[in-house]
Parts: sequence; structure tokens; C-alpha cells
Amino acid sequence: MKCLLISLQSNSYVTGLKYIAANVLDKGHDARILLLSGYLERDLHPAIEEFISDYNPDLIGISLMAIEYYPAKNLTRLLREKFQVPIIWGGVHVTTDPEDCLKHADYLCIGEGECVVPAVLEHLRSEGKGVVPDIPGVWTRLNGKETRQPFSASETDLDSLPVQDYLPEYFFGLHKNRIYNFAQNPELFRSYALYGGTCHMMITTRGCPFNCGYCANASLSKVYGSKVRERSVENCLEELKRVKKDPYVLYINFQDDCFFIHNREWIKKFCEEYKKHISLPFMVRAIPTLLDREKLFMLKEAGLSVVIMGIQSGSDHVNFDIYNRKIKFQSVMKAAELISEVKALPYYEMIVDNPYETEDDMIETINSMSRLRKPYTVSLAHLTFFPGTPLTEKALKDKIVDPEAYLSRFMVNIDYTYLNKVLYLAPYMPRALIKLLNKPASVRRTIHSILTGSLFFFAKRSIEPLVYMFLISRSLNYNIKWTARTFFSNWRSALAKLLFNFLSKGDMEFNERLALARKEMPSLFEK
Ligand code: B12
Repeated sequence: MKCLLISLQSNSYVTGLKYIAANVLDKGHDARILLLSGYLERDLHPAIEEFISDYNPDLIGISLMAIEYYPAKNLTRLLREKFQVPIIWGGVHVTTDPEDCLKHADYLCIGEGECVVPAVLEHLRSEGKGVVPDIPGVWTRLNGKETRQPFSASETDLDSLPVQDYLPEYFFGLHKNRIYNFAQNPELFRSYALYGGTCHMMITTRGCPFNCGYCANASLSKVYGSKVRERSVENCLEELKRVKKDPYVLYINFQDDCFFIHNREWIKKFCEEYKKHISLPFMVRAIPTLLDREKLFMLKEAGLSVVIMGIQSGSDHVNFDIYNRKIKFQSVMKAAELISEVKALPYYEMIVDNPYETEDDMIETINSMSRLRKPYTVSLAHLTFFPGTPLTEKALKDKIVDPEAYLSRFMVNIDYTYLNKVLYLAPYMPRALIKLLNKPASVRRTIHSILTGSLFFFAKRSIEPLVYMFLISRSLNYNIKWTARTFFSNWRSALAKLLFNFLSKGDMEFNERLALARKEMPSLFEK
């Protein structure tokens, strides 16, 4: 049996689909992955039609995060017009909002797809597409009749899954009117990879022990539970050794919600093996209260260069009472000291545009952030009300959120309010200046706005890139070769980022495409 797995993501990091494809092949079936980056057209491209006709799959899978909902809905419509192949939807958005997704696909996969897809293929082989499958977590809509199989908590041992290839030979992508095999055209693959393919993303655990009110994990854990499953060091190293064969990969970006969830033995063994066989700089994500000095220093010794840490708000009230995130700012300060001590690049993540936050909360956040040890960098994300999270449920009840907004707004598209700009400036300006600007609307004068606006413009285009350059070089122990490699191989994406900063055009393409689709295909946006 043959399965075509489609991603509509803007880039080629399709970890979930790679895992599924590897497992489908392992079970004796055939699989292909097809990247249709942001595909949101009125008609099915002839190249896609030809590719699918030639491959003749028995099942088509579409993967989606919330932001890919409309493209997925549209593609499903287009595929139905041309093919009679059953369509299964899966991915984070399907798991968090299955009721709505069931209106569009023949099958839904709630939760992990590695075992589900081969089971659906087996079902199609033995029973055909007219019979409802009895597979845990699979919802169906056949001949207008809906069925919902309850999900049984996934206990899949991650080490039992086949290790995925870095660039599998069955990975294809639509590029300028043609479908290419990425393995045969690695330069094309790199053009769709983030940072020009210089940074490989991987994940060593699944799950998160926290239950923060805004996070998609809060609804995912209703299905998966809050237990964190980890891969063995050997299993991770096997993936990394395959990645290491590509000389273009200069960094490893570990996507785990908290890499520090691994115990000291795991980290020790990982560091020894990583240094011996991989020896590339890497970045990890951390939760302040789980940051551990000993683990941090071991990781630094093995090549740790960037620590991405969620802070979300500098107000304990907002973190505790609104976000259900029981982490005091005092713990953040301690964690920041450690990151600074180990000389990794500190990259802190904050949430803004929170309708429950008062002006005083925001002023407190800015104050707190201006107290953190400099230099550091900060990224601001728009509070997105993902389906099924406790905060979304509250906001829907309070009628303060457009229930559809999360489907079309990137988290990086923040509101450029006065206080958001001051928060953005906090890492780059002296504390006294931030204090001067950090004022409520009632006492602000025109001069405050002019000053903040000009500093923001200036900092985004010159200070921020300079601070980055310094921090990258410091995080690489001022190793000239590595610093130069990082800058030269990232020049394309770095330049693009700088240009976008100048033009303020980040994510414009996606927004424009969606706006155009709204005009051209209004029915797609009807409920
Ligand atoms: C790595 C990562 C990325 C990477 C790669 C994404 C990817 N698809 O792998 C990058 C950097 C590109 C990324 C970008 C974004 N991300 Co992201 N990302 C993650 C992260 C940290 C890990 C994902 C991962 O690798 N999981 C491990 C794999 C094995 O699991 P999986 O992808 O879920 O796939 C499994 C199942 O979902 C299912 N499945 C998946 N697809 C399919 C398809 C079929 C047919 C079937 C049957 C099953 C199936 O089976 C898979 C295997 O078990 C998650 C956090 C999380 N906990 O999931 C956030 C997360 C998925 N991202 C999120 C968001 C919001 C974004 C952005 C929109 C942020 C932004 N910039 O605004 C962008 C989207 C940009 C875009 N459209 O390209 C949210 C999604 C929320 C939502 N409801 O949609 C998450 C959940 C983070 C969070 N806690 O809120 N992200």
C-alpha cells in the first residue's frame, strides 16, 4: 500500500511526517513526503496532479498546525475534485481541534501518527474504504456519517521507532511549477530549510510536565498526558550521525520544550558522545526552574551555544494567575545569571498583546526585564488563543477573543504598541533610559513616543544585529573559524531578516496570500 504525506508548512522541517514515513516503510508499505509550501491556490497545480496520478497512493495524509488550517482545507477540496483517494488529516491542530477538522477529512488521526497510518493502510487493504476502521484515536466521516474512536494514551517507546533520515530519498517538493526530489536536489532542499539548511532541528523528548494556560501543550496533554518520554542517547546519536554527513549543517537546534528534563546521567553520556562524534555548536530550550548548573556546564563543554528560555511575563501575577505558570521572576533572574556565567547566548521569549494584562502589569514586566543581566536578546510573541487551552476557554467565555483569529495570525506578528516597543528596547538600552520611557499613557508626552519610536527603529536595524553578532561570537568562545562560518553561511537568511526589519515585512507574504484567498475564495473561510 502507498501513502502520500503532504506538508503545507513554509519550511522543510517536517519531523512528524518523517517519523510517520519511516514507520510506514518499516511496516512494509511505501511512503512519500511532499512539501507544498504555503499552497493556497484556486486550482490544483498540474505538476501536483501529475505527481499524484503517477504515484497513485492508496491514502493521502495532510499534516497541519493551526496556521495551515485554511491551506489544508483548500487542498483537500482540490484533491477531492480530482482523486477518489481517502484523505487523513493529522498534526497538532487536528489533535487540539478535532471536531472542526472532522468536517473536512475522511479520517482524522488524534495524537501520534506512527502506528495509526500503517494501521489505516492495513485497514484499507483488507476492508476497503467503505468500512469504518476500528483504530484507537481515528475519527472518520464516511458517507456523511461520523465516528469517533477514543484515543488510548500513547505509550510508544520512542526508541522503538525507526530513526529518521536527514534527507530521505522519498522527500519531494513543489518549486516553481515543478516537483523535485529533494534528495537529488539538496540545494533546493536547503533553500526551503530554515537558515539555508545550516541548522538541523531535532527533538529528544515528547511531552511537557507544565500546564501553562496559553500553551498548545495544555490541550495536547489532555490526549498525551503530561508524562515526558525521552529517547535514549544512542537513538539521538544515530540521528545526529546521519545529519553530520551533510557538511552544510553547522548547528543543531534541539526543539524539546525543556532539554533539562533529562537527568544528569543522560546529559553526561550525551555530552561525551556528542563531543566525540558530532562536535557541532547546539542550542537548547530551558524552563527557568529546571535549569541546573551542573547540566549547563556539561552541555557548554560539549558545544552548547544558545539557551532559549521562556519568561513570558515579568509580572509574577500574570505568570501565576493568568498563565498558570508557577515560576517567580526571582527564578528567572537566577537562571539568567547561570546562562550568563556559562557565556551561552541568552535568547528570552516573552508573550505580549495579552488582553488580561493591565498597563501596570506591562510596566512591571519592562522593569523586571531591565533588571536582567545584559547582554541578552529577546523575542516577543503575540498571545495566540489556541483551541482547547484553559486560557482560550476562559477568553471565549469572557467573549474577549475572536475564536478564529489563531488560524490566520502568526505569533511573530505582534502589535507595535508603545509599551511593546519599550519592552523590546529593554535589553539594548541603559536601565535609566528604560525607566524614563516606561510610563503609563496618562503621563506620557509626545517626546516619549518620538524617542521610543526612533530608538526602536534604530535598535532593530543596528543594535540588535550587533548584539547578536557579539553574543554568537562569545557563545562560540570567540573561535574565529566558527564565528565566520556562522555568519557567512547564514548571510542569506541574516540579510533577509535585516531587510525585512527595514521594510517591516516579516510574514507579509503569508498574510498577503491569506488576504488574497479571502477575496478570491470567500467560501473557504465560511464555517
Ligand atoms: C519543531 C517545532 C517547529 C518547527 C518545525 C515544525 C514541525 N512541523 O515539525 C518550526 C520552527 C518550523 C515551527 C514553526 C512554527 N511553530 Co512550531 N513547534 C515545534 C515543536 C517545538 C515540536 C514539533 C515536533 O517536532 N514534534 C515532534 C513530532 C514527532 O510531533 P508532531 O509534529 O506533532 O507530529 C506527530 C503528530 O502530530 C502526528 N502528525 C503530524 N502530522 C501528521 C499528519 C498525518 C497525516 C497524521 C496521520 C499524523 C500526523 O504524528 C506525528 C508523529 O507522531 C512544537 C511543540 C510541540 N509540543 O509539538 C511547536 C508547535 C507545533 N509550533 C507551534 C507554532 C504556533 C508554530 C508557528 C505557527 C509559530 C509562529 N512563528 O507563529 C510556526 C509555524 C510556521 C510555519 N507554518 O511554517 C505550536 C502549534 C500550535 C497549534 N495549535 O497549531 C506548537 C504546538 C508550540 C506550542 N506549544 O504552542 N515549529
